Amino acid sequence: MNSTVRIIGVPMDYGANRRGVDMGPSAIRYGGLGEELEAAGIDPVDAGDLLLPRAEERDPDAGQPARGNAKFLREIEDVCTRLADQVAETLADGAFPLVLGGDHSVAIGSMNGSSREGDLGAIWFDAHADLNTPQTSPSGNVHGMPLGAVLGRDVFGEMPWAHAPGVSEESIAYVGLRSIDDRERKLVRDSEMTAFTMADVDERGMTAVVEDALAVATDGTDGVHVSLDLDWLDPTAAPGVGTPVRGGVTYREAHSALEAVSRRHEEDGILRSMDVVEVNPILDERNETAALAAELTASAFGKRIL
Ligand code: B3U
Ligand code: MN
Ligand code: MN
Repeated sequence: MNSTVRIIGVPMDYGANRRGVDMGPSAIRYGGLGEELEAAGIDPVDAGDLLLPRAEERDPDAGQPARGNAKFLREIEDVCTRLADQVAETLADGAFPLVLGGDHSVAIGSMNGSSREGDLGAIWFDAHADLNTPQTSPSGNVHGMPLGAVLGRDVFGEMPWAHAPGVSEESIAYVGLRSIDDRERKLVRDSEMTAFTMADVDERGMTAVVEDALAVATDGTDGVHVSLDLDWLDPTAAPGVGTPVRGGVTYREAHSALEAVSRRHEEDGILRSMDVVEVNPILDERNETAALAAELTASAFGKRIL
C-alpha cells in the first residue's frame, strides 16, 4: 500500500451495551498502532480524535426514532455525520481513512463517507450480524444495527445520514458469524448478503473463506471497506470487548485473514477504508486486545513475518 494512512479516532460508546469502548482509540494507539503500521511500510498520519459529549450528559431517549428503539440516536447521528465528512475528505486528499472505534456504530459514518467515492463492497469480520434496526433490536443498542442503517432498512431508510445508497447487500460478506438474534437470523437468510459463519471457517479454513468474501465484496464495486470488530476473535485471544462470544477466531486465523486481504490489495488495490472497533480497555487484560487490534491492522496493510 503506498498511499498515506490517516488515523481518525472516534471515542464513542453511545451504541454499546456498556461503557468503555470510548477509550478504544487511545488503547489501540498505546498498543502500538503507529509502530505496527511503520513495520508494514506505512507512514501513518494521526488526525486525532473527534470531539464528542460524554454519554452521562446526554439523554439516551431524546432522539428515539418514530418507530422502535435506538438509544443515543441523535448523538450517533451527529458523530457519524462528522465522521462521514472526514472520511470523504481523507479520500479526496488521496489518503486512506483508518477509523478507530469506538463501538461498531462508527461504521455508519465510515461507510457513508467512503461510499461517496463510488460503489462500496464490505467485509464484516464480526461474531454478530449487526443487521438489526430499531424495530428488530432486542437491546436498542445501535452497535447491533450498523448494516441495517447503511442499507436503509426500516426507519433508517428515512435517515440520509444513515442510509448509504452506494452500499448494496450483494456486495457485503460476513466472516466468522456465531451470534445472531432470532429475528435477525431471518433477516440475514432473506438478504442478498453472503454469510460465512464459524462453521464455514471450521470446514473450509480461514484463507479460502476470506478469498471468497473478497470476491463478493469486489464484484461490481470500486472499493472495499473492511470492518474489524474485535469480538470476532475468541475471547481467549481478545478478552477486552463488550460482548464476548466463545467459539471465535484464533490469533493465527485472524492474522491469516487480514494477510489474505492485504495480498488481494497488493494485486489490485481494492481496499478503500477500514474500521477497527469494539475494543474495551476496561475489560481488557494488560491492553492485549488493543495491541492485537494494532497488529491485525498492520497485517491488513501488508506486514509480514518475513
Ligand atoms: N445482536 C445483539 C447483540 C450485539 C450486536 N453487536 C454486538 N452485540 N456487539 C444486539 O443488541 O443487536
Ligand atoms: Mn459488530
Ligand atoms: Mn460483534
